[in-house]
Amino acid sequence: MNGAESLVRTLLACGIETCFANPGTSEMHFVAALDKIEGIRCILGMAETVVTGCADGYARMAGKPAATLLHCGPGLANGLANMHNARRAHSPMVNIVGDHATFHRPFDAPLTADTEGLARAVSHWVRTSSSSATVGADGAAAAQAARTAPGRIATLILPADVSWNEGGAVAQPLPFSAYGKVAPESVRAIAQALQTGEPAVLILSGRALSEAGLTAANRIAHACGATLRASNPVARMARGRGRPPVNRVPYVVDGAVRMLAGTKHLILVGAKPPTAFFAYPGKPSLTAPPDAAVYVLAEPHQDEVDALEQLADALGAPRTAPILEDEAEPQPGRGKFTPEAFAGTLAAYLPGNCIVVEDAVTSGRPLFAPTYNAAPHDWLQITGGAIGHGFPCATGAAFACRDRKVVCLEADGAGMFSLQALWTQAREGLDVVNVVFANRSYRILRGELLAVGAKPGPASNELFDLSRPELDWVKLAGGMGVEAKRVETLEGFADVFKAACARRGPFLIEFRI
Ligand SMILES: Cc1ncc(C[n+]2csc(CCOP(=O)(O)OP(=O)(O)O)c2C)c(N)n1
Repeated sequence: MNGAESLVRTLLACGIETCFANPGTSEMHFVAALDKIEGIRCILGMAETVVTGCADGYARMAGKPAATLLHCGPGLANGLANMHNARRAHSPMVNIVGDHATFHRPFDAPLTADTEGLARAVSHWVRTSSSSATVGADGAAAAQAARTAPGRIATLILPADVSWNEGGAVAQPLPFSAYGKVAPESVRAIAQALQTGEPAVLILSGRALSEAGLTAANRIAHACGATLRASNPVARMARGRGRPPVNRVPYVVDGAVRMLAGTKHLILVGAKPPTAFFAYPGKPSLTAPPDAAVYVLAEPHQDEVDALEQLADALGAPRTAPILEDEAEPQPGRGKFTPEAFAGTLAAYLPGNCIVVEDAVTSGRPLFAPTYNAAPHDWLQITGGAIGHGFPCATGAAFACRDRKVVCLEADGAGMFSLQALWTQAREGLDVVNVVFANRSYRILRGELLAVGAKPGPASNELFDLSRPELDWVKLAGGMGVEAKRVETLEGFADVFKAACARRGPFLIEFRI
């Protein structure tokens, strides 16, 4: 058995059954091993940012890593932005990066690069395999690192001769540390703080945003009057009718400061203290009041759901179903696009049990709060601010959950970073309804320019305008095998969206706004 085959067999033994890939010459023996060994599905992404974004979406929904197959330092570099988003989401991922044969490296052939250096920038674990005899064990160590709570990025660099040399040995899966339980004493101390009745806010992230986590948090809020907030961004959140509606801390600094004003006790549940996305002259970096006492109920690698349940019990909260206020029926909007009106339409027609993936910048931000009353769904958001995440993440999520509809909300500027994912959706027949908000502008940057105290001028106009030439999303999607329609009104959107959701397979709606 050669090294590549031992690696593929090891990955399979470690429960990795999916490989998003964009291979090259140095990966040919790995590809040949994929040919030979049944049980691992490989999916081609026609840009590495698609490959890594797919692996992120897959991991968020499957709760386990996919492998990626990337080509040398430059291929890895192309995938870094969505690896960065995945790292921020605590998505487990095992990257296999093919590289030059060990003996070829000193000759500095064109693709020679600092592959390890590039990998380290976004990986928690990096190793270069040194021999076909040990590459199986390296694969098991990579899978172990990726699955270590709360989910990590592991990158294994695979020189071509390590792949092709004989002497490979399949390794057994290694144990990985699951989510640890929090100590009852620290829960008691937080319960005491909450029992003072002083204004308290719980910031929820990770599994605290699962249905079980939100149910426990809802018990806490009703027992002591604490306010619940989701961290911003959220990697995955259970939402929709019957689930506790929890708003995010706003993106805009002033809004976040206003929301958190008066907080005396800030309880972090798998979350960091709320931090502004960017610094702005004269504005704070941390948005909670500086005199608020900060408590960590659970770190991201701890079991947030158990911690919330312990806290709810310590507060004597009854074990009930979530106590919810009456929700208004969603009202479809009419006429031209506004985010508020669109939110009504989306909430009204969102298919039950769907997965929403949001990378829609100024059109997406205002959709979160007004869509709580939609049918139950999971909401996945870009987590690391590296735009171009939506199409690939939706593609990977759809691959992980073949029986669920995925609705991808994508801004036009962001979408252009990784639109090749549409081709993968078409090829795999994935059930994704993509909605592109075509405002033909980097609209957010117009606001950011003013927010940092700079003045608009011809250069900023040139850099933020996408109207020359206009992107034609119906043609772009069509060219990649995805049927598409353009709409200009909310009524038009509702008709096309309902029809797209009623059928299977990928579809794209260009909403001209
Ligand atoms: C990888 C990456 N490159 C560049 C940026 C900087 N950036 C932030 S928002 C933005 C433009 C967003 O425009 P669009 O996606 O069309 O959304 P809109 O603001 O129009 O709603 C850019 C270029 C980024 N966040 N990530």
